[in-house]
Amino acid sequence: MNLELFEPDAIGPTRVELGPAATLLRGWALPRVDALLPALDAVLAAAPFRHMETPGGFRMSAALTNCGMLGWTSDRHGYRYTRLDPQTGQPWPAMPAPFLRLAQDAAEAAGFAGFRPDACLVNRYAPGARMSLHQDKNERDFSAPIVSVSLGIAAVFLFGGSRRGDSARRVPLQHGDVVVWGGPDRLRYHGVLPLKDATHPRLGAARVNLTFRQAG
Ligand code: MD3
Ligand code: FE
Repeated sequence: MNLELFEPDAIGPTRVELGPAATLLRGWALPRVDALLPALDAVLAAAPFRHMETPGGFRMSAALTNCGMLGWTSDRHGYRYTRLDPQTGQPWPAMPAPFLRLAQDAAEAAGFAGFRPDACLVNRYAPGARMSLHQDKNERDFSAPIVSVSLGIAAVFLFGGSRRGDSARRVPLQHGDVVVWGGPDRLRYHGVLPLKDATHPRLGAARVNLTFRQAG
């Protein structure tokens, strides 16, 4: 018998419970990357990445775009979901079928059957970009989970508690990893540490994160 087959690799197990209702599914999206990347390119052709401004007047270091009925936007007036891309005046591009299937299947695999996302926020991090600790609370209904898909170069995700000052767990996220957050974990503080310099064979010097939400 080849004992190496049973040796955990440097990364660790496939399924990790990060909280009572937060599950990391390592590599879960890998078999679907070939379908996701052309769909992503089609979204970007209609709604290119752009850097938004925070209500405090800072430029976000991650660039973003959206697909689906609703898109998350930020400007000097605040954060909100809109039906139209403020840059083009057009509706956000429709959610591609492979995006929707991935989000629904991953939610179900983590115990959230019936997830119907109407918004997909696409974040792009170049080396050095980060996202400071925050809560996601612009959605109408916190009972639906959030599904996050990491593509490209690795990042360290910060998973905090229900208060900003609570200590945060550091979770390395790699190409193909999927995380599903719901229930009591839905409003936990979270962020992304500044990305290290790296290059990914498929995405170059970038991390792209798809975040699916039921926003409306
Ligand atoms: C944990 N994006 O866009 S997605 C965001 O990697 C955002 O781009 C990060 O946080 C990124 O708002 C993380 C994962 C995520 C999304 C929502 C959460 C994690 C969450 C809500 C509660 C707890
Ligand atoms: Fe967030």
